[in-house]
Amino acid sequence: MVNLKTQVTIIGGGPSGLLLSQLLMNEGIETIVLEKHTKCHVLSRIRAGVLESGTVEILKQAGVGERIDIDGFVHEGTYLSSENKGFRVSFSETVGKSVTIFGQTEVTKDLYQKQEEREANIFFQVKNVNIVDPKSSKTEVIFEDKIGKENKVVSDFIIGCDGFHGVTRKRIPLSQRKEYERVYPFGWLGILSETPPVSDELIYANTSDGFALCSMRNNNLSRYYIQCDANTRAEDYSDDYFWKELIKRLPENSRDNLKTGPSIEKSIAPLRSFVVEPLQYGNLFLVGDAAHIVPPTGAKGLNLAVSDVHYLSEGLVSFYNGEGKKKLSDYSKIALKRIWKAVRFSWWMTTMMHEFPETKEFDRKIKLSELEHLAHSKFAQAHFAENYVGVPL
Ligand code: RFL
Ligand code: PHB
Repeated sequence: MVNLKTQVTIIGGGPSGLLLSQLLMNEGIETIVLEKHTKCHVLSRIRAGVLESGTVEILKQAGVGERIDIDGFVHEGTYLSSENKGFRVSFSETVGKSVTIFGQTEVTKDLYQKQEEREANIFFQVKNVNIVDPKSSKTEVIFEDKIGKENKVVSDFIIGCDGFHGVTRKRIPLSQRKEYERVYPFGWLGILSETPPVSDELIYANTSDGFALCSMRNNNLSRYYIQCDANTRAEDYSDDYFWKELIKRLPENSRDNLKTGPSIEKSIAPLRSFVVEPLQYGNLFLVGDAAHIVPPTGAKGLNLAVSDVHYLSEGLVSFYNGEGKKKLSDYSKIALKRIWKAVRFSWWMTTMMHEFPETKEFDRKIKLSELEHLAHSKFAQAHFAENYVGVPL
């Protein structure tokens, strides 16, 4: 057994875990990060693309803002489309804010680079991570490293940044946690293609055939999604089928701009809303997807993970500055307030923009009326924009 000691043990080396480690190390707090996969695997996952301005600020504070400034695209609005008729919601005119298009993969790459520059303690390909007693004042985590050797880390705190399928949430006894969940009866089939984006801003579209989203990574890399049956596999769909379905769902005035090409990545994401409460059990804290999942329609998952990290890092810094545990014990309550706002917005947008299998004609009429309202009411647009750009931290 190899014995290790640190101040904060972070389980999961995705964006939450790396950002937390970086923010803490910037304040002179020691961390160890345990990641199940290789760095290459973590960086191969194509996920989020939209950063709220608050997220960009926190990333800059962590020292990873340079490339966002150079390569990110600032969007001051987005298009929505109902039955092939598009309309624009301006974020700058309604709420005076914007979002930045910059891929999660790139954020994670920059975080890894900064962590490596600081010689962070990151263990990849760890197995059998076991939290001994989260209530103990010196917590222990036992794990197998990549060569199969058993290690024990003793630390003050354990932070669960290990995503929805991780182990940390389940370490909170069932009697001490409550889970809230909604699973949606559809998924998103997403592709990445080396083609210019169809539009200068994102397009969220609803038709009776289902939802479609046109997003981008750069001037020659597009990210598109269509609503699909959740019980299917990406291999079930040809590129040809994808482009035909996408074009059917686009606003009429965008169709001629669509440049199709071979997909370089294709995957299916299930859609779910999930929250566990509370986010603390003894000296174990949950952050990001380990604690909550939102359907990607509102582009909130990564942004919420970053706001959780921000609140928790403040609590940990306050503790190590000798101010006690007050801020830390407020973490769950404060973070959950913002989490539920994003859960509500993501649920609302998902419900409005997708076709549900059992939809009655009445429900379709309500959806169309809601989109019509959004197309013409400045107040409705301000409500949408306020949430989309991110409520204040
Ligand atoms: P992650 O990214 O899942 O990272 C968790 C890490 O923990 C590791 N792990 C373990 N490590 C050690 N021991 C164990 N037992 C472990 N179990 C797991 C995993 O290998 C992994 O490296 O969680 P994190 O860091 O909390 O980050 C959350 C975000 O990844 C997620 O919320 C977003 O990607 C969600 N999301 C979006 N969010 C946005 O803000 N804007 C978007 O535009 C957006 N689009 C999306 C999305 C998610 C999508 N999918 C695939 C669900 C689009 C899609 C399609
Ligand atoms: C993406 O670019 O992958 C993306 C953008 C907006 C969303 C979800 C995903 O709402």
